[in-house]
Order: sequence, then C-alpha cells, then structure tokens
Amino acid sequence: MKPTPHDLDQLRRLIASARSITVLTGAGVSAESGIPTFRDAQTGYWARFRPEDLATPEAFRRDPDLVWRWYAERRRAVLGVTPNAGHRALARLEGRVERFSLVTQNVDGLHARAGSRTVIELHGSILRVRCFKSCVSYTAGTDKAATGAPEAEAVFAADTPPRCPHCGDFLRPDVVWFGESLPEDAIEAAVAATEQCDLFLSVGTSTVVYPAAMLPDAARDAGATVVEINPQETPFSARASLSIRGTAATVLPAVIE
Ligand code: BJW
Ligand code: ZN
Repeated sequence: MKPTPHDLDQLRRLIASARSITVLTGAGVSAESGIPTFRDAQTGYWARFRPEDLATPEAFRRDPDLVWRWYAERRRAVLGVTPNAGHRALARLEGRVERFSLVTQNVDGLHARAGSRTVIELHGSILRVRCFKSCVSYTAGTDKAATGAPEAEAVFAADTPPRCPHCGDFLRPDVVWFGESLPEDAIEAAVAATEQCDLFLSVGTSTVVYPAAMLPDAARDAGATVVEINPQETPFSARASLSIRGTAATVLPAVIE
C-alpha cells in the first residue's frame, strides 16, 4: 500500500511546525528489519503460536523450558538483524524538535541501536532477564546483578531458564506478559509525554493491546494532532487526524529528511 504524496506533504508540514512530538511504536516498525509482528496474518507470531501458551506468567509456570526457548530464539533473531530506515529516521527526529518522546511497545532494542537516546519501553526488553520474583535484573553486557550471579551472556546461552542466585526461582525474560502490570515509571512517562505533545505519531501498532492502545486516544483527547502510519487499517484509524497507509521504513524517512 503506497501513501499519497499529499499525505506525506501534510505530515511533513505537521512535523515542521510541531514543538513537541510523541511517537508510539509497535512491532510493525521492526517488520522491515525482519522481525515478525504478532498479529499479521501468515507472518505474525500469533499465526503460529497461541499467546496464552507463551506470553503469560501461567504459561511460563506450566512450561518454563518452552517459553525460555521461544524467547532465546527471538533474542538471537533480534541480535542478528539491524535497525531499518524507520528506526533511523526516528533517531534523527529526536534532535530536531524542542520536545520529543519515543514510546515503544517493542522489546527488541532496535530503537536504541538506531541511535535513539531516550526510549520509553512499555513492555520491557528481550535483552534482559530478571528473577520471576523480581529480585534481580540482568542486562546483556552490563550485568547489574549481585556478585556470584551468572554472567548475562551465560544466562542467555542456556537452553533452560537458569535459577536466580538469590532465591532459587527461575530467571525469565524481562518483558511484560498478558495480565502483568507495565513498569510504573514507563507508563507514567508515556502518559505525561502523550498529554503534553502537540503531534502524536502512532506507528506500526495494531492498537489492540491495553494500556498502550489508549495512548493515541489520550493524545487526541488532550488536543494533539494524531497521525497513524500503518499499511493496514486499525481500530484507531477512523479517529486519527491523518491515517497514512504505508510502511514505517518508507514513510518515516520520506517525512524526516
Ligand atoms: C507495519 C508494518 C510496517 C506491519 N510498517 N506497520 C479484555 C479487554 C480489554 C483488555 C484486556 C482484556 N483481557 C486482557 C486485557 C488486558 C491485556 C490486553 O490488552 N489484551 C488485549 C489483547 C485484549 N493487557 C494486558 O494484559 C497488559 N497488562 C495490563 O493490562 O495490566 C493490568 C492488568 C493486570 C492484571 C489483570 C488485568 C489487567 C499487558 C500487555 C502486555 C503485552 N505483551 C506483549 C508481549 C511482550 C513480550 C514479547 O514480545 O513477547 O507485547 S503481547 C504483544 O502485543 C507485544 C506487543 O508489544 C503488543 C502490541 O502489539 P503491536 O506492537 O501492536 O503488534 P501487532 O502485531 O499487534 O501489530 C503490528 C502492526 O504493524 C499491524 O497493525 C500491522 O498492520 C503493522 N505493520 N508491517 C508499519 N512495515
Ligand atoms: Zn530471585
């Protein structure tokens, strides 16, 4: 689906005149890096797996090895790809507006690798693991865990979830599963950025998973212009000020020179 030149012009003008921009991204932004989305028919993860088997705390309790292996495979995939032109355009935009916030539902770390300095991660990161009881957290490369804890790389290389050196419970991916609360600081920062921006971009998200899905409406209610960039219609499309039917890696570089 190709965006019209008129739509792109309109978005260029909105970006040029905005003083405060907040961007919400979803899995669609990483699709052109080769990372599957969740809900796209055929290619999305949920076309092959049931979310309740993999992305809930109950699923992890039931079959920790299965869930751990799924995330280990995805972590390897993420580390094997590179950010695309959409991620890079958003990193450029950060330095060009008075106030800019990037809020992502993605756990792949690709925004940071593209050069975005501040990223509000609503659903955590696949590059970190933490204790199921939340007593320690490890980040790849920068091991924040207490002395005696296994190195991040060794943790990630394991075929089965390693045990927390503190309490003996399993280590798990530091992501937000269905039924779990989002990190409080992240959702607070996202809501604040949403309510104070004058332009809000919703890019590559199906806007069906709450509470992230409420952000475009919250921006609209607070008086912002809300633009959606997505090759498909979403439940939010009809309420967007402008809904651009195109992909992140084509539209974003075209409007952020
Ligand atoms: C392109 C493109 C290209 C393709 N360019 N675009 C009933 C009613 C209402 C709410 C609920 C309910 N039952 C349960 C809930 C709450 C639940 C929820 O919202 N469920 C809905 C599905 C109904 N939410 C939660 O549970 C959240 N927690 C919560 O609410 O806590 C409070 C609470 C506590 C206790 C009890 C109840 C409530 C937590 C949600 C966590 C979501 N986690 C996941 C997994 C993260 C880890 C992992 O990666 O494995 O997050 S699920 C998955 O969906 C992932 C994503 O971040 C999230 C959003 O998906 P996203 O990014 O929008 O991707 P897709 O695939 O859906 O869409 C991709 C889009 O891209 C499409 O539109 C394409 O067209 C487009 N696209 N190519 C641009 N090139
Ligand atoms: Zn522990």
